[in-house]
Amino acid sequence: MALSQEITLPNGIKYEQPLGLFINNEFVKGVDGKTFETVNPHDEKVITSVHEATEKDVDIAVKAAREALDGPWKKLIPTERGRLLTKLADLFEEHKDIIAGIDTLDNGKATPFSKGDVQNASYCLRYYGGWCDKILGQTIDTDPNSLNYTIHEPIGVVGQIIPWNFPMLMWSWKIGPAIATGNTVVLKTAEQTPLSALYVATLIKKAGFPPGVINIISGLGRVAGAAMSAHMDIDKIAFTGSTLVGRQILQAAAKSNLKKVTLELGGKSPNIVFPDADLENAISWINFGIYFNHGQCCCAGSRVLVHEAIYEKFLEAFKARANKNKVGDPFAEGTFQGPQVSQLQFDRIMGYIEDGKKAGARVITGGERQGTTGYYIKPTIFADVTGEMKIVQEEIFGPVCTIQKFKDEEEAIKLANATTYGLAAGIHTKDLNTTIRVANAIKAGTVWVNQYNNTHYQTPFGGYKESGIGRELGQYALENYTQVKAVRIYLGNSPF
Ligand code: TXE
Repeated sequence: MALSQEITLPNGIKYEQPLGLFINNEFVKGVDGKTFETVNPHDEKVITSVHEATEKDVDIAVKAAREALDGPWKKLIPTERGRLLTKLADLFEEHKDIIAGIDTLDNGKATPFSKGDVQNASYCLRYYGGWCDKILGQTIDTDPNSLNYTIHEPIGVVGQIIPWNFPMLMWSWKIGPAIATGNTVVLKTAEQTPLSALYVATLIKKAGFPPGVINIISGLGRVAGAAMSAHMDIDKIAFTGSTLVGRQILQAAAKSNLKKVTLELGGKSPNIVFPDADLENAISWINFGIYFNHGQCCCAGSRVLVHEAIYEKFLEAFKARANKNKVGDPFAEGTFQGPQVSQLQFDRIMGYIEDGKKAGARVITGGERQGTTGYYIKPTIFADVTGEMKIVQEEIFGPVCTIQKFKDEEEAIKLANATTYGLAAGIHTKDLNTTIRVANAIKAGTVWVNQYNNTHYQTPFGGYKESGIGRELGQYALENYTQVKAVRIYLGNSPF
């Protein structure tokens, strides 16, 4: 199979799509000659096939990353690393329409949101470009005879495994801090959405990164992903995906070289509406909180908790708002919600919807697929749910939310925390004291107030409880990509 192919996007943009594995700044075929298909979720047709990395290719990519780490990358001064990241950010912006078009084709997200992802990915790279020459250690005064200082060194060769829900955003959240702190990278994309990262690989070379610093491979989780997690020469794995796979990665790390692991996993996040909230505003954010990206957000506000005094009024207004979301062709003007990413995800979500109905939850709107082709599901609201229902307990990762009633602040907090997850939460109220009390009491890595699903590359993101380990974004992410060396110098004569 060829290493590239001309593709014409439904919006008329024509471009050359790379299909190989990007190792040492070149596109190559996999050693075993394997390929896999990627499907357009809008029409269920195969877009193309890409070369697949197996264990041997992971070895080759890791070797390239190791040689780059010990060679040219180490010699580059931090400010030059910053220049490369900034240049890459510029190239993202220059190529925004193509990159966004690829994600709309491969992932199914509507054009404005694909463009938003690319813009935010660019900002994220630019932001971390600024950090490169500001990685500081400390001097520590222990006694008059000592000089102690710390150096924050790169961890080394970093393996990064990303999901399909935000192919470009997850790419930038991983690459930005890893490169800023001087690591080299082998990044595996999700098998559902390999195309945009391969296109972006051409920009890595164009930006001027030395060969081997950023290697991008397409591959299956159970093959290439598993090989990375168990690899003896990968020093760290940064993973975003399911809790199930997160556990497997931790186990593989424990069984191999005890590589450092950071995990950004699932969620079942509460979005709480107090009776004094500006209802129209709250509903707009709650709608965005669950239906943005077709519900395929780890931090989706999938459990809406509403005060009993406004419950029925809320249901009516939220139903009207959800029904206004335009669901359809992601390339069409005005589309808000495109198809789910794959047949597998579609089936999983429909399974949860059936389960909710059988368990006795009331369907307020949706509850069925839209059309007969493409993985489209109508925005769905379930009311009259109870805490033990599967649709309340488990991450659905689709356009489905549940509504629960609460009588007072204490009960809202109890319900909000009644999950094994702890990624995010939302609070809608005008009362400052309620905001602070509830934000303090909620066990989640992000609490949004009078907004939802509004991540920012400058603020940390990550999970409490089973939602993960470590933080991405902001200054906090830098800690996850560096190790601290303490140097202690003795200034006097030996007392022994
Ligand atoms: O995830 P997987 P899937 C959740 C969400 C979704 C469910 C399943 O609930 O419904 O997970 O989605 C790679 N070793 N999230 O099946 O399998 C895989 O190739 C190493 C939440 O897509 O976890 C891909 O690159 N890697 C989430 C990545 O892991 C492995 C985003 C994610 O795939 C592997 C996605 C293995 N054994 C799903 N198996 C979030 N936190 O945003 C798979 N992978």
